[in-house]
Amino acid sequence: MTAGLLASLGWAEDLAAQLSAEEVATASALRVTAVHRARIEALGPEGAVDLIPASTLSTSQVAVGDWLLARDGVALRVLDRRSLVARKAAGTGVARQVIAANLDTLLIVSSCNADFNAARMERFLVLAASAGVEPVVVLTKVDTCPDPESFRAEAAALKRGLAVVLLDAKRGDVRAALAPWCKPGRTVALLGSSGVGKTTIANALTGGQAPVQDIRDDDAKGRHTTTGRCLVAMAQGGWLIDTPGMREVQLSDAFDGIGLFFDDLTELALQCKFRNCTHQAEPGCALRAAIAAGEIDAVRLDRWQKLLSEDQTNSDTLQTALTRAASGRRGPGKRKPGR
Ligand SMILES: Nc1nc2c(ncn2[C@@H]2O[C@H](COP(=O)(O)OP(=O)(O)O)[C@@H](O)[C@H]2O)c(=O)[nH]1
Ligand SMILES: [Mg+2]
Repeated sequence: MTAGLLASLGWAEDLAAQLSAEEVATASALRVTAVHRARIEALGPEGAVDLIPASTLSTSQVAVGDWLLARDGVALRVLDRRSLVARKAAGTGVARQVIAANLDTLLIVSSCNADFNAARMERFLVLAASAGVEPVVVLTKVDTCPDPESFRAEAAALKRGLAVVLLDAKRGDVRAALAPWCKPGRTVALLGSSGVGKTTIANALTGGQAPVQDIRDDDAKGRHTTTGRCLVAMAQGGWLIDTPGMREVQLSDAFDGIGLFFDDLTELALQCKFRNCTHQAEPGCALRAAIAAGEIDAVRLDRWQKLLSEDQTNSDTLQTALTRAASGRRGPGKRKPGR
């Protein structure tokens, strides 16, 4: 095994520790670059390989960015992930769909104009928290904006310590601006609405290797490439996960991520007089008291509650479907704590 090549793909101790002695001797570790219905493309020290999943492994359980073990062209198992972006699958609502694995950084892109929306940005930040990925806010089109610093301030106010980068994605030095996150061994993905400059940034980072046009996320036409997601090498080292599924992702099973992102509100809510306080007009509401004292923003409280309720609805739909699918085999699904 060429340690240097594996390391450049992001291989590290925590992954190596998951292999048994037998696996070390007989199998190879590979990074998934694309997932098809019955076939997986991966990259290892010997270059690109095509794999068939073992009978115990379904390609629906494999995400771009995953590390897996393979032997003789057969993908045996997926190694535990450091991070995972997943969403409620479109259509049936029965399954959670894995989108991207082992990301280090989510580059959340908006532009310094009307696209910028604090609530949407917050949703992406919660998604990053749920996935276990470090978020970086990238604000493009500074060249068209009279006061880009006001956008920086608004983004930075969303979370203490949040990294915010201002950028002219078209003419600026994109690689230098994003160098702290886009480097050997690191994996990043771009997230943001259409037209904000994701493809422009991807092209700058990869030297034009990223697919430029948006690819349909379903396989209605029966094509072999089912997802359009792929892992692309960045010019300065490191990897970009390019996926149309990342343009917008509905929150589902994001209760923990919401709690992490809004940790101050979550903690305050524990001090409310009533455990089921809705923070509207109840006596002894710690959040209302904090708003009255000017310690927290009422608008933020509102957005927090909206995200919680959206997540609850999506997670309940998913859980109901799973429970129905498993009825007879299992008891009722687990309820989330809180609201
Ligand atoms: N002036 C300016 N135009 C930009 C910037 N970033 C992207 N664009 C333009 O905005 C349009 C949409 O960019 P694109 O990368 O396709 O956005 P995507 O939909 O997020 O992938 C294109 O015409 C880009 O050339 C920027 O920082 N400044
Ligand atoms: Mg694009």
